[in-house]
Amino acid sequence: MTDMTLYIANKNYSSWSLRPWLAMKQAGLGFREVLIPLDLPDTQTKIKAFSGSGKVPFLEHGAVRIWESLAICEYAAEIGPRARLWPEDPVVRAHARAVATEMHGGFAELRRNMPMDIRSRWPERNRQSHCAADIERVVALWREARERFGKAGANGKGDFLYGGFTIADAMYAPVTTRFVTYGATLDPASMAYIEAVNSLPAMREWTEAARQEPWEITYPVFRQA
Ligand SMILES: N[C@@H](CCC(=O)N[C@@H](CS)C(=O)NCC(=O)O)C(=O)O
Repeated sequence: MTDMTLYIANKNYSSWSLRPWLAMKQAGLGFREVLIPLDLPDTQTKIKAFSGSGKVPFLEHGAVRIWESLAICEYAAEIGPRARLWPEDPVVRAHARAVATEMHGGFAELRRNMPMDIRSRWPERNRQSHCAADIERVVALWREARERFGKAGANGKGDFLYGGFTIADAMYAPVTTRFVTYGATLDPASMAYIEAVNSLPAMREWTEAARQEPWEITYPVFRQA
């Protein structure tokens, strides 16, 4: 029995929850999950009972308490070092950290215009043109990582940004699902990367659970439509 509990929100909608959940799964860490549905009258009361920030994801591991998705991913990398969630080479690792951090702190337009709705297909809600600069930057980062490090297998063999799966891939996993949901048209290399991420057994498990969820949320960006 594990003494790790990851608090998350709706698998269909909570992109921040998906990131550490996926990293922890990829690292082979056993954990219990507790899901707090978003957008309900008691959501904040429930989350604030354990998380001072009023947000999930949130990890409890014995006496350890960690909030913020990227900090939880970092912890997973430290307690599961064999998974190589960060590349060993400091140069490659620094690049992967920059790529992951840019996602954590940025791409607001992409997140606002193409919110995660992993089980749905909304080509008619495609707002690619409203966040074109963000998408261009995401695709450029993917291309650079793949060309410089991924293809050479800097973090082992694989079709991910640095070859084998890293936290950088976990950070962009929700973005890959958004491109699928809204039927974005991207270059072939980006499409291949999206396919690689979404073919992971853990991604399939998360998506299947999202399909079973009863909650429906309409994002502000679509409310007037
Ligand atoms: N910077 C935080 C963002 C976390 C966040 O915004 N979580 C959302 C769910 S995706 C949340 O908990 N919202 C609480 C609410 O809407 O009541 C992280 O990286 O973990």
